[in-house]
Amino acid sequence: MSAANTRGARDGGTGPASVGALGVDAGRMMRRIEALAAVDRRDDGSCCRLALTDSDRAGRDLLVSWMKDAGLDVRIDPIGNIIGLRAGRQYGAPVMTGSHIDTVATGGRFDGVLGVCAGLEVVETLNDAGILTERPLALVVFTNEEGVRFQPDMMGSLVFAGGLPLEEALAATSPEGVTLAAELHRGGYAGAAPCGEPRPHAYVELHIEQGPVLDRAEEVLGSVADLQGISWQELTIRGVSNHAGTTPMDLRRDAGFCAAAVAVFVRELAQRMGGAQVATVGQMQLSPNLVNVIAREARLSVDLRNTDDLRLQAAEAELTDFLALLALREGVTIESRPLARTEPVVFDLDVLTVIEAVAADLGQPIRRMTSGAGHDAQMIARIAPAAMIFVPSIGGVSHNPREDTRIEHLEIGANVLLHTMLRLAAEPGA
Ligand code: HGY
Ligand code: MN
Ligand code: MN
Repeated sequence: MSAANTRGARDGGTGPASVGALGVDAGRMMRRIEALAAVDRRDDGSCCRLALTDSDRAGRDLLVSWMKDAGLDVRIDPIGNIIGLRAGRQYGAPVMTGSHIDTVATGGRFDGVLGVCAGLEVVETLNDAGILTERPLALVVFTNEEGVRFQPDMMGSLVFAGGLPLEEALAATSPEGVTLAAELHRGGYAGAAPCGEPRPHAYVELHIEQGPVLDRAEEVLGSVADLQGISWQELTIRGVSNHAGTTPMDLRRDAGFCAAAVAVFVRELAQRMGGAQVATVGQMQLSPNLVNVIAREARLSVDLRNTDDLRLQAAEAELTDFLALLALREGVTIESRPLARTEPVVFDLDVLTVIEAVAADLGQPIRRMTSGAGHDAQMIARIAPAAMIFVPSIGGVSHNPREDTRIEHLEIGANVLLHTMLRLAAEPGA
């Protein structure tokens, strides 16, 4: 237990004196982050807990045991969201925090996990200090934030917010042909708790920035004011496979060439549009995928993002026009399947103001910024005032085993989360 907590524990009060001195136990939080990272860790150091795989379930089981040990009333909803409740003096809407623990296949230790472990550390710190908040608190672990195995991404929080019908989400099918519903049942996380409850009084999520802004500026804290729109689609390009040596160039219907042309086009499109526009082709599979055979088929993903939805729509329209011309010119067919589409989100100014006031009280400068990544907070913002706290990613690296953040920055971020939640939990109202 860190020194700050013993001060709180002595008087057990919730007055400013004892609360102000309250601080998290960063060592305890870090041990939990490392324990989750160790679950089925890959040889290259990657965390690979794709949604609802056995690895994800092992991480979930570990987390649920910690949440119960911390005295949380843990319930699972039908999309597998894990909701831990801590009673308050009142029965009003809780102050909620959380994030995700599913990862991409080449994940780091902190993406999502920091927000969950920091939320748990807030609970432990209040327990140690004997502090009972006016409002209840809720810690939520959302299912399938990454959207790697099942689309769309931020699925659990989108269902929680009523933005995606539960049945549609349960029917999502992985590349290996299993449904999300089957995986929830297989892993024992097809819960019965009411979907979308409890509706929070406010939601705050601590997350690593996953970009270079704070690290380059040598700053420690960000208050996230908005988050860009995301457009994911899968393209299937069908041409004709033929001999790579004998087929004249003007007779080729080369799906591999077309896939590469799309990757070049979206890069040039983003550069030409400038501003917040970003684009990438992250997945590309060719078949028959042989050195001396012209590719018959190409499947690829396109990820377009922008903070301005009209600009994002313009980028989508330009890509559609390019694909039509490419298909005509190259004699191939191109089908597009939408995978995810979220609009840009502006977070709640009141919650942002509390975050920034807490940072000021802790003597920490804080930069108001935009998130380039999608987060569960953007979905919860549909049903409650929501905002985020960022801490730096060293070198701006994420979705990569080299993802790293200094422990003193993690501690500052968790303390801002702690005191932000305490202030929000003291707010009157229903
Ligand atoms: O893709 C994203 O921005 C998030 O990591 N799911
Ligand atoms: Mn994340
Ligand atoms: Mn991520």
